[in-house]
Amino acid sequence: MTEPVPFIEWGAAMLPQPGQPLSGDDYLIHPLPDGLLVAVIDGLGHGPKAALAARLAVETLRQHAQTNLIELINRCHQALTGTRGAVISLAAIHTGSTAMNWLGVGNVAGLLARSDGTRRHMVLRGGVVGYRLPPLRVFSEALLPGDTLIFATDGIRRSFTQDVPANLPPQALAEAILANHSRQTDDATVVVGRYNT
Ligand SMILES: [Mn+2]
Repeated sequence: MTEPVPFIEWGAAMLPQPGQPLSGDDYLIHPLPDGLLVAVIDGLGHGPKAALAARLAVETLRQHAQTNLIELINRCHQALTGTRGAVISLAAIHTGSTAMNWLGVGNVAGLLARSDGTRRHMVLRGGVVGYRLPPLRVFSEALLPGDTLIFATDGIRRSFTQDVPANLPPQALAEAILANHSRQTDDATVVVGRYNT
């Protein structure tokens, strides 16, 4: 008998602000040797300049995905200097150690909805990557099978945290949150990961 291998199932849903051709939000789901790096980015403002900042952040994160979260934010800060800047939330989920590290600069909300019914909200520090960084501190959370991680940009009303049905698969949950809680006055992005065994 072999042990079941833990894995993370994920889903994502995005909508540009109505009338905008492209979103100033972006996200990255990137494999790590023992898990997954999840990033959600909101480029400041809207339209092409916001999109450029967000995509630069995604590219930087992809290139350096295996380094630690503080280093990732510092790399993005360098890469985005001179752009609009962006707010970024990151999580590195390690299935081997059943732990997650997370770190957010700005206001991309992070919620860990645990399978035992408890919830953890990511600590967010004000700042703009590419312009002004706050002191950076990584927080760690233990993971249990069935725990759900949700990142949402500020185009999603914070009421989404009260509406997280545990029975929906991650893609359906991301789409439901976007459909039910999007403000329609900003780009909106939701990324959902579920830790499974
Ligand atoms: Mn926004």
